[in-house]
Amino acid sequence: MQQFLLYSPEVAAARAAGKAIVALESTIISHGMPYPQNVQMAREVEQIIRDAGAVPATIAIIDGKICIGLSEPQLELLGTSPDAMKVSRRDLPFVLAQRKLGATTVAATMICAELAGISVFVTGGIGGVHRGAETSFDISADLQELARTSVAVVCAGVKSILDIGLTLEYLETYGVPVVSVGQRGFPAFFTRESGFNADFQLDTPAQQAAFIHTKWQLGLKGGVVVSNPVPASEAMPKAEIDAITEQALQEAGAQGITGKQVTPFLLSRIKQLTDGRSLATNIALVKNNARCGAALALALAMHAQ
Ligand code: PSU
Ligand code: MN
Repeated sequence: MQQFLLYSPEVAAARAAGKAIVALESTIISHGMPYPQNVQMAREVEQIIRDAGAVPATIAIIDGKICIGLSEPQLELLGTSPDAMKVSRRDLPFVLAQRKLGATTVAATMICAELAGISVFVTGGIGGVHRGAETSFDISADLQELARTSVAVVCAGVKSILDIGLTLEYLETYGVPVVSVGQRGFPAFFTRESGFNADFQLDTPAQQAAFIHTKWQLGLKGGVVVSNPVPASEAMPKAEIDAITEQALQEAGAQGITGKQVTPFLLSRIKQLTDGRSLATNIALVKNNARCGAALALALAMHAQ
């Protein structure tokens, strides 16, 4: 399978030097945010990781290759191409074999990161169990991937467009630990608290790395959710985001939005309904996660030595 991997010069050099590498997804660029903020966010997040002493590897599928680390023009391509496919586990062989342009979700980015030997991945929010999943069966493939693929995923929790309680139940069933950073509560993406607790509070990168290393040393395959709350100064007012989320969910139902379109529709509608303020919060929390993920990758690299 290594034949499918193509490393950027920066990531290839980092691998050769044994440096800490942090994976980044590309669906957040193509389907999660509008242009040009998406590309700017991607660049700035990469720079935060470099400034912290690690090396960023944004992942996407281009010309029949799994690209680990993207050039400036490749980031721009993903940020501007309306035909970039949202690629999850089931879509990977299609987009590779058909040589299409593919933006990787959390699930697909985890698969590619593991193939590339990268054990820390930073994103904004993971997918989860959608509200009404008891009739729609809409449960993100991200959760199954967390159950089987050994990559730590740093995120700001899950959005309240999802059923957060059921998402945590699902993760528990599949043995995926949910760690929180700096607080007991599991964060809800735009806000710091969801009303649910994470399983384990581990505040320092060294504690998080020791936990993750121990899990994998035990042979317990699968991911770890490292949930890092949005900084208080950047969080959205809970009442406002709750009301807007309800409205966006109702509109999605009324318009018959289903399948992989659901999450991008809700993200873009919430941005419109908040006059772009949700986008500013979204960007701030990804940057905050980049700092957390870079520190974690450096701490995990110490265990590898
Ligand atoms: N949640 C966000 N922003 C995102 C996504 C989720 O707050 O951009 C993206 C991620 O790529 C995630 C995907 O893996 O949506 C989940 O999509 P689905 O719910 O269709 O599995
Ligand atoms: Mn879905």
